[in-house]
Amino acid sequence: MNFKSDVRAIAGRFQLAGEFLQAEPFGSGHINDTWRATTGHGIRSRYILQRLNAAVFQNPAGVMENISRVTAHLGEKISGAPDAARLAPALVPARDGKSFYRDADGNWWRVFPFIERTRAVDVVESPAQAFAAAKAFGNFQKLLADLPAPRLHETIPDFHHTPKRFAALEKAVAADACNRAAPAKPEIEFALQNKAICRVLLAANLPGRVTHNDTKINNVLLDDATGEGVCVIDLDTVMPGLALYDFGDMVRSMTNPAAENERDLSKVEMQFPLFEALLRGYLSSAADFLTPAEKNLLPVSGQLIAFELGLRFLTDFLSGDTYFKVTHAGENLDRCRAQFKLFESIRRQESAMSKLVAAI
Ligand code: ADP
Ligand code: GN1
Ligand code: MG
Repeated sequence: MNFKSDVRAIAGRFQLAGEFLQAEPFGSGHINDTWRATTGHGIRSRYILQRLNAAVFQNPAGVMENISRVTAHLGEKISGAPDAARLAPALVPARDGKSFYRDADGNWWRVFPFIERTRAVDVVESPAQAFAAAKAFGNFQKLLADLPAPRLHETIPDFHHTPKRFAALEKAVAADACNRAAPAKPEIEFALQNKAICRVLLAANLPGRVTHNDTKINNVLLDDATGEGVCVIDLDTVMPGLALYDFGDMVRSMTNPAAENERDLSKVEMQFPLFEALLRGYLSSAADFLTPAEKNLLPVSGQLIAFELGLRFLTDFLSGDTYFKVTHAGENLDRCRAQFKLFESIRRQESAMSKLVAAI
């Protein structure tokens, strides 16, 4: 879809400072359509303008209500801190005061301030960066621990319910709607052989928490000058979950120096120094609220989420790439292969990871 000509008109529906100047597609998220917009003459302001992916989020009103509540809560907790507006950015309201604007075609749009002097990286660059990102996500969980009732909406039901992700794969294999099961035969077999991991967290009866659920490294903004985590973004999946979904997703996203769609699998490995930095960063925020059962399962959580994401990429490949954005037809299969390779790499290092967790 091409919204280029509409972006100016959409921007005009929000309470932006100054006249619209320009907007360009921005970032490398796999789900929403994102632009960076600039307004004003002399003093310029920049914004993130997003079209919510309503095929993925079937209750957009629920998503926006969650984000409004979460950002308000974070804003209260951080109020008074120097730089509070960068640390806990609030939605920019539409002209009618709502948190979103719906266009004539029913699309849902929202605007955030563009957080200046930060960057999001797609691939981890150093242990210090893994520490900073994990500290920010741990702090995010900590700040949301006392979010007042009611429970947040489950914006994607069973998002991290790995057995259901497995069942979805089996269904896609049986349907083979795009005749792609043949090229994916080794990956389908790999998934079947490793099914047992699916229940590892569900079986442990862990405490429910408010979690982010999409803690990949480009969902945290890092300060240009200090490298510190400034704020967590991409709040569409903030909902009830397990702390270890977030930690596991960080392990799979922040300990592997290769791109998510890397085809040279020799580059895809969990690097232990990155894991150690990530663990220390996360615990610097989360150590005081994690239970012993959660701590014991930190090492296995990365395996689980790498496997689960591999299942999701494979399912999407077999179903014709309807969920994750792709640039070419085989990309989801490449992504699946990389996650399965990473899963094996994390599994091989499990005992060393457990020793480290026990020692900290
Ligand atoms: P998606 O759900 O598609 O991943 P995100 O909300 O993560 O969408 O946004 C995509 C990218 O846009 C992010 O990875 C980041 O690079 C950038 N981004 C999003 N919000 C902001 C913001 N408030 N300030 C600066 N950059 C942002
Ligand atoms: C998606 O939205 P984005 O690009 O930050 C996905 C995550 C995956 C990730 C893999 C809502 O994250 O679950 O882990 O891609 N988000 C959703 O890169 O499905
Ligand atoms: Mg994102």
